[in-house]
Amino acid sequence: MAAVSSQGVQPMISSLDTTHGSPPTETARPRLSRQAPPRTERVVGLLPVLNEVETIDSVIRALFVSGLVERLLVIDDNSTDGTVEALQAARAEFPQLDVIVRTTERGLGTALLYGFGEALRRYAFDRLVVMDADLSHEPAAIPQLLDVPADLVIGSRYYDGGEIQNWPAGRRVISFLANYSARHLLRLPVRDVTSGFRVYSRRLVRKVVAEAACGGYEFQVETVWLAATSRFTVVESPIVFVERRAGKSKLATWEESWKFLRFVIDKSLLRRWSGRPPQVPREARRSA
Ligand SMILES: Nc1nc2c(ncn2[C@@H]2O[C@H](COP(=O)(O)OP(=O)(O)O)[C@@H](O)[C@H]2O)c(=O)[nH]1
Ligand SMILES: [Mg+2]
Repeated sequence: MAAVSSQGVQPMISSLDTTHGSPPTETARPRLSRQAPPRTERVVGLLPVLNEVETIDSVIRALFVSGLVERLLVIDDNSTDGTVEALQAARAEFPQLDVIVRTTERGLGTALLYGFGEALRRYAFDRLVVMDADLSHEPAAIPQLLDVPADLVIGSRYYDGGEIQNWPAGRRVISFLANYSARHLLRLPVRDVTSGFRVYSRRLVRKVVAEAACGGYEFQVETVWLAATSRFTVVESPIVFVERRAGKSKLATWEESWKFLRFVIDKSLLRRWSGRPPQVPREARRSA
């Protein structure tokens, strides 16, 4: 991919300057956590963003004001709703914020993969917190996820104590089917394989950058697959997921669901037909 550039000809990927931008609209406010206790680990955040103008400022503010992450990298896929301008305004206020606007590529998987590579290159982090930018993931839950010493901590809606608020029946069914197929066809030891609220260790981020290939929503199951089949520690920790109150879901589409299912079917056939099917642990531990 092209190097990040802020000047000259229209780059494939552009970083933002900090000189202008209109103030973001604020329609939603997260609960701010108490000031996070000092950590010895270096924690960096990664936000994939596409058209989240109503919430992006609140999420960034919650992460920095409560000291939840040292640095934050936003990967925006050329949002057209004012998110880019909101990010410019946030950059002027928070120097620990880095923003990359990709102009020629789109997709949750490619955005996350690109963000993983950039995070490795830019920051000396120990743990990488990844979350959605629509306030479905409560920033105040981050310390609880970081308390779990694992290569992959999944903020889980389906583990005991986890919850989903305000989801229509259709979304519950799709999510159930996705997770059921991943758990049973791939024998992944995880109940919430589609959750985007996660903490990755640096060594797992390296592994994902070296081996992941999926460009869309199915990236979420691919990363769990890579971790579990390579014997990285995977742990679920319960979270409360609140359906977005603003903006639109980009992932609740037939196309993304189909790509997800195709990944699961491909890998499950591989498990059956290959001489040495990847072994996965029977059950991921749950955090205390
Ligand atoms: N960079 C980037 N971010 C995306 C893309 N699709 C979704 N996102 C972001 O990924 C997160 C989850 O997406 P969302 O539409 O809320 O999915 P849902 O929660 O499953 O309905 C949000 O922060 C989105 O803005 C994409 O193609 N590129
Ligand atoms: Mg969402």
